[in-house]
Amino acid sequence: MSDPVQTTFEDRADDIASVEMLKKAKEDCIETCFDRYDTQKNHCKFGVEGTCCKICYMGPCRIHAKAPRGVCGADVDTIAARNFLREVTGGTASHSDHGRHVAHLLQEIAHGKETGYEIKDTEAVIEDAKLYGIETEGRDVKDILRELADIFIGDFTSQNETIRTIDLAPQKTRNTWAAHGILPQGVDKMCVEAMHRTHMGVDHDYKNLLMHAFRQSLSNGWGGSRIATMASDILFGTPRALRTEVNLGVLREDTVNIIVHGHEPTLSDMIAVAVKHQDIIDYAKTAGAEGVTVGGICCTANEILMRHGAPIVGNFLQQELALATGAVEMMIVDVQCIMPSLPTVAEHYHTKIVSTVPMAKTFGAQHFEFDEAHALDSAKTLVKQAIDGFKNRDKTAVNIPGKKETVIAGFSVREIKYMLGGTFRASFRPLNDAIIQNRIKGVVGIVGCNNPKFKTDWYTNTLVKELLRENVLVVETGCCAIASGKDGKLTPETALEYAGPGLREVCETVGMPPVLHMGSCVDNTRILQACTEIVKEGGLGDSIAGLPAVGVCPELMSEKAVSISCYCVASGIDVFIGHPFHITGSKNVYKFLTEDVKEMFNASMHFVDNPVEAAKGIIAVLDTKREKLGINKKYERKLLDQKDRREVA
Ligand code: SF4
Ligand code: MSK
Repeated sequence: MSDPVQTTFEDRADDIASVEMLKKAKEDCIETCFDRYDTQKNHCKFGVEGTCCKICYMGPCRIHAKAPRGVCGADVDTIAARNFLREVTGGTASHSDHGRHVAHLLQEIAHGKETGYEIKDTEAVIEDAKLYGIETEGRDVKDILRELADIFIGDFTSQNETIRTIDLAPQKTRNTWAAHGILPQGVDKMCVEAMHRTHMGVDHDYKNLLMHAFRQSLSNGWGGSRIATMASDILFGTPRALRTEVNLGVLREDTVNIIVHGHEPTLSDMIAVAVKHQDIIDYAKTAGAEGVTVGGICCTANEILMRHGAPIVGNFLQQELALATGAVEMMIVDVQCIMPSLPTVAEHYHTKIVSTVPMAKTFGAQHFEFDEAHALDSAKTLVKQAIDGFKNRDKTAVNIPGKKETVIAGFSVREIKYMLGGTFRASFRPLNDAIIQNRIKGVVGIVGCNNPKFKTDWYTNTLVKELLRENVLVVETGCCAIASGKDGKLTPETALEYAGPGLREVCETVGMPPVLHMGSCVDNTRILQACTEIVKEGGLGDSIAGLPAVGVCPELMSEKAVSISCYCVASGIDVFIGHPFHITGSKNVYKFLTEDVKEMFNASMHFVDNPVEAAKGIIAVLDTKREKLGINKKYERKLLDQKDRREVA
């Protein structure tokens, strides 16, 4: 596939605020990723197709008709599969290392170490402990937490035992993994083994390599990432529905503006707490500001949105554009999805870029060693530095686009259960019934990143409209959730205008939006958890693979998305991806991932670059799964009487 041609600012992004800032960036002589994409596009064919190998120093080797094997004799299938497995490893390692960090903090708290953090959700400790068979009756929460945190850490380090968190999946789904030999051991071992297998001269069987990709991805989706979500909910609170705003217009001219960006919520959560303290508000006022606005970019944004209702400034491709407003005093970055160009962009203004994680420094950024043991003090120190920078803001360089939208977010699985069944009958029963009755055709998770190869957010926004019309309940995470927020699709009022009659009836009755924001990209595991709840609730088969559920990754960017796609497919969820992985040079690898895996998992990968075509393919998958369940009858719309409404609610 050749790279798409984008000629105008309007071709670059689906939202007006980004278009406006792209124009300002140009005027301010700022180079953005869109400019760099233009200089990089028409990418190397061997890289795109996964047919270049530089694993050893006899190479690099490039495979083509006249050179079908590398120096060592590796063919295109081995090379493409090895490259693919290394991408999955990058994704698994990143998401899981994030999980390890939060789990480790939990372990320290449980063992009585002074950390500056407290457990916010003790109910979640008990709920999660029960999932692992930990005795909870009459025990002190810290004791229970100690046992739980040790299990979490054990899932990173286990050598010969299957990870414990895998037991949270339905039995039949686990049986499938056992039958195909892909029950994973500890995350660390799975990643190390992947690097070993892909070293020169080790695993040369493309199928064997790809099966390890699935196995390792399970240690992420049903291990490291799942643990990240559980541990974060315990530590920072399980999200509840809340209302906030999204897009560049959340920045304010009259306040100090701080942007938190990245993925790990440990510092950003504390920043969100610190700015509410009176001493900080007073300090900001002395500096001539009305207060401090903390907004987020990428998944740190989603983390503090879900728990504090903090506004979202934008998604991945807006990180440079946010600085171009000229109104940002400080951008505090942690890990993942942070462009190394940020300090260069910031140089045009008074903005400080501050890195906070020792393993993630950026040349040109100020590094601030965040002291977790005195987290609030650390957060306040940084916030005060940002306030001190307010006086340096050049008002003539400021241009904040007026565009922002209201969003309702905070849909953890617990919250969805409450929405569906109320406090006393919290359950997925109403959703299962709505699916069985064909009021709702199925559930589609739209997740993942932005990529300047696409018009930003366009795929997501087009697809959401297509799916809502077909009565599909949409759940979202990561930058796609932010895209829908910017497009006004995260409020019941606007999204329901697009919903088909069945979906609309259900959402109106239970008071739920038809597009649910479930969190950051690590929180894709909430979607797996929701699928597990649906299976447990009954009436829709006994494995995730039987459910009318599909995953979509519209603008594939990160290696994390590759790992996520693998664990979804292995879990039995078909995944539609906006453009192919770097595997197209090998017909066998491509066929294995898009066709052969279906026999094992009842799901596969689909690469579709057009969202309208993707919607058609998704509906076909949902219909096939409904057919197999024997529930693919046409839904006859009838007006609900009181009795029907009680049944739905
Ligand atoms: Fe070339 Fe084989 Fe070395 Fe890869 S491992 S660079 S194909 S010689
Ligand atoms: S931030 S991984 S661009 S979703 Fe999670 Fe967005 Fe993708 Fe980063």
